[in-house]
Amino acid sequence: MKTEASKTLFNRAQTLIPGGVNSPVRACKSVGTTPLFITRAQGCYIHDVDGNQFIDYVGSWGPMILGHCHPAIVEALTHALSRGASYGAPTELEIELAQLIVDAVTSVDMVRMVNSGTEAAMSAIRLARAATGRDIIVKFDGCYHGHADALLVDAGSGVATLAIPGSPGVPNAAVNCTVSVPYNNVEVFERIMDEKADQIAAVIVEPVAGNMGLVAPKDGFLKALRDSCDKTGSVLIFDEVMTGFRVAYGGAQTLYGIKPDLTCFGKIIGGGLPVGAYGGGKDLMSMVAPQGPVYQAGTLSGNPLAMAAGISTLKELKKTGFYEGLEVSSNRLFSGLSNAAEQAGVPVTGARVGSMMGLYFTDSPVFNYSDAKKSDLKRFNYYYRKMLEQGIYLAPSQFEASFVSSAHDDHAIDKTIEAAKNVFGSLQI
Ligand code: HOZ
Repeated sequence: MKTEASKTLFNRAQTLIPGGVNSPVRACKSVGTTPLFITRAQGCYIHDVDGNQFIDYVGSWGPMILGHCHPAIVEALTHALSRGASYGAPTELEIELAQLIVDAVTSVDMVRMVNSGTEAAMSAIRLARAATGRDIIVKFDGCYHGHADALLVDAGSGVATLAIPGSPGVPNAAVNCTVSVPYNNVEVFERIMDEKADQIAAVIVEPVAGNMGLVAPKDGFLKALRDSCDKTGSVLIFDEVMTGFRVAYGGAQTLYGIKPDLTCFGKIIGGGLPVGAYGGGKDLMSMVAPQGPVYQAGTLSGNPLAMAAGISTLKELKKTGFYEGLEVSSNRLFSGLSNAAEQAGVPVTGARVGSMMGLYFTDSPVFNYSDAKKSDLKRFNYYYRKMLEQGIYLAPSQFEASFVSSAHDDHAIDKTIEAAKNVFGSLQI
């Protein structure tokens, strides 16, 4: 596989951009390679500067559920751009996208657009703290809610301690009100909720964890969070930046039947353009400025291009049979990969929720971040590199999810399964 042109660009990028990239995971450091520089994408395929073509399972980390350059999105964006890129003033497009989200997600009566998942999560946290007059936030190890200081934490030693800064530059003061506990561990979670009950402003969770690979909630886990928050008067925040409109049109909360108090959105609602949003009941959302006192702002929030791309995307997702079709193709891929590993005698533990999935190289179950970190990362890195050589573009980290789009046809899925058979067959058992 030729990579000279990408390497040349990467060398130049590193003189101008920290790490040569504008977001760390795409630097491919964890898999021991260097990034490919992409020139264009169409359907389920992306193309790099060296002329290589890949079947894309990153999908811009989730937004591209329709595949790349879907005609309806291209048309909507072209039309919007012809009328101007940004006004910094309200538009009917914002009302239309807000209505689509409110109609889709029963727990959401009002929604505020922002520009990233990070902004959505940090704003939801601020709103929860304002609404409760409390400070402590409970999150879960391995769940990622963007890089706001209060949420950029590593789990402390032990199973339920005050978090420690997850990066230099994050002061202890920013995280001394954040507690991180193991995902899927109801006992530890309920203990911390009981211990700090009237101090806990919010519990924030990825209802399906997609930032530690793919870890599904155990039966009863999400309900335990709901019940505890009802008991303590804490705000339950579902971070559906990744799962919103991905695992179901109404998101994971619809799939699992649990209603959070606030929901964070992103990715798919922008159709590939920078967007985030947070929403919930009028009691909470009416506290957000300028209607209420909780300040949050953004120059490009509600940007007409992002709104147009989001509206056209959600209109496609609303069409009858969309998720049913995605379920068939996602199941075919996941079953094919799992069977390929089994036939090759390669221990793999996988999880799939709708069209997002993940594989760990271990024969043990993976219920949380600690389990995920025990999987064989060397084998993952080998799998990643060998799949790339065969034209399959996966996320360059064990701790990311893979995404199937409606553009992934039988040919692409069959090619992917064939490539996996070759790789599993070549793994030294
Ligand atoms: N937030 C992305 C993972 N869920 C990472 C994107 C990147 O660093 O390139």
